[in-house]
Amino acid sequence: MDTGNTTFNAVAERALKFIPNEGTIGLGSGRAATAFIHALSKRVIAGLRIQCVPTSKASATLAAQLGIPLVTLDEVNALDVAVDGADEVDPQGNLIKGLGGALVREKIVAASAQRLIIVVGVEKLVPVLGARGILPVEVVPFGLSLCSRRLVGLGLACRLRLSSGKTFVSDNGNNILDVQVQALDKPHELEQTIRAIPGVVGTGLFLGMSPTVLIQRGESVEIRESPASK
Ligand code: A5P
Repeated sequence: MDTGNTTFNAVAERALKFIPNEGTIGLGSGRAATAFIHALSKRVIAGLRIQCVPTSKASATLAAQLGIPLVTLDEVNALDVAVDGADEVDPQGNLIKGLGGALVREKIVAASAQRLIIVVGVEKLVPVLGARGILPVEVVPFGLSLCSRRLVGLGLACRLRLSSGKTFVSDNGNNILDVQVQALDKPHELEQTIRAIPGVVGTGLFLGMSPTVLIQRGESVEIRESPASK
């Protein structure tokens, strides 16, 4: 069983303060989200009455092993809070996500939540989205070659994501093209342009979601409210 990642303990514990005693919670994916799932499970054992929607099979498996009650999004429609990690966070709280490959479910869960809590280490803060060089794009396998060609036609080099030498397959049965980017001056336009390519399911750009961002620096946690946080 995954024993959690102590690197994110402080931020995972701090995220618990945003969890109501009763309610519906979205569970993110990745290392920081995994640390939160471990922290949350201790509260569930202590009597927290929550139902959770996981953003990946990995998070679902871990949460179930730890005794966290799971439901589908269809069963609850809306979520009170979602807690997830991120790969890049800009000063306005816009995000790039998806290096773990769960971007599409993560975006659906984030959009379903009244409040989005993002838990990250300080290394994820960037002045401008794209600074770390990769924008994941989920693509249906049938459209892979068209999507790659269209992206290259837009001047965006991309690489098919592999896992252990084989083509990576998301929980939705799709593939990921990792688009090589530099600092994005017009992320909204880029989102629209990429999503207009037939076969693209979603991008890792999470724009205008106004998350509350919990940033871990060593053992201390900074809380940053995005403009117009929900
Ligand atoms: C999963 O698809 C991702 O969006 C993760 O939330 C993101 O990559 C952050 O992961 P870590 O917390 O492992 O850095």
